[in-house]
Amino acid sequence: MIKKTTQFKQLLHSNQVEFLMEAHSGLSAKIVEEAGFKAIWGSGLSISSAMGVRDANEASWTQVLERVEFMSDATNIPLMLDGDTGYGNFNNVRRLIQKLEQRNVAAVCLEDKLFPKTNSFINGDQQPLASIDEFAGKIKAAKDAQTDPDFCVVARVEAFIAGWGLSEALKRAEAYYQAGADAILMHSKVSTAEEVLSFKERWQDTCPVVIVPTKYYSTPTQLFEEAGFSMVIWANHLMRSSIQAMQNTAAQIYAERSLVTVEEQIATVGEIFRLQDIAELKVAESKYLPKNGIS
Ligand code: SPV
Ligand code: MG
Repeated sequence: MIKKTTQFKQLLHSNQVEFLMEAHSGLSAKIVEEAGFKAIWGSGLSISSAMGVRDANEASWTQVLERVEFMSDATNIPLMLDGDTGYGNFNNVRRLIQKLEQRNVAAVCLEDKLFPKTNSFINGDQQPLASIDEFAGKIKAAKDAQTDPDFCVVARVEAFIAGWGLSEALKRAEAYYQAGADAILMHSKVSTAEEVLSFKERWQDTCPVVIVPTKYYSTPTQLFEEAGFSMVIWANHLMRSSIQAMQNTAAQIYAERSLVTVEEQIATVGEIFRLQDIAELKVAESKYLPKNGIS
């Protein structure tokens, strides 16, 4: 099997647009893989909401790491962790890279904001950015820390989010690329793709560009293909759909004080067992457990 890091790097450099779907647990990661996606986005927003905390580094980095380990173990496709700002300075980033490699995570995305981060869709214009030099140093430290040459570091530019415009976005992307970033994630919170398209037009193919069209969701995917983006991240859609499903089920059972009507609408217990690969355990039991159950 091709290493996950190599798989991810190949996707980044493929000549077509590739799609990453968000996951936030071992189970959701497995569902992403079964749906046919070739890579997973370990979303900070979704992981933190699954933990019941805010996307503001309220979960510690080791808590995130533990979650990511389950996601990585449950799947055979590469995972890119949303590593926020790297949870500290360049030194924290170096340790993060070491731990991600140990857990078979293929890539990390680091954003040029300040710790503790704030989700890009909250009070965007007031979000302070890291200095270009400080963030470039983080990217360089990350690249120097990796031991697998195919591990990818994606530099996320928040210039548009913070209201700084195209020239700042270009300046930052160039600095991070020069520092060794394997790709640039250009984020935007406007409802059209105009910002990311304007960046791509100037950036050309300097290095791969990744986008997150959460807010400009109505843009036809064909436009992303024609513009030559490398990756599109569907960033939070399994979390959002599961919230809706859980709210509906909880409300229905509460109101009806019975399981009768929900039973047909939800996954079976057997489906849980299948997703957990109970079949493999059965085979292992017959191989390793004493036949009469007593040794
Ligand atoms: C995430 O999924 O946590 C992201 C994307 O970073 S966004 O929420 O759009 O900032
Ligand atoms: Mg995030």
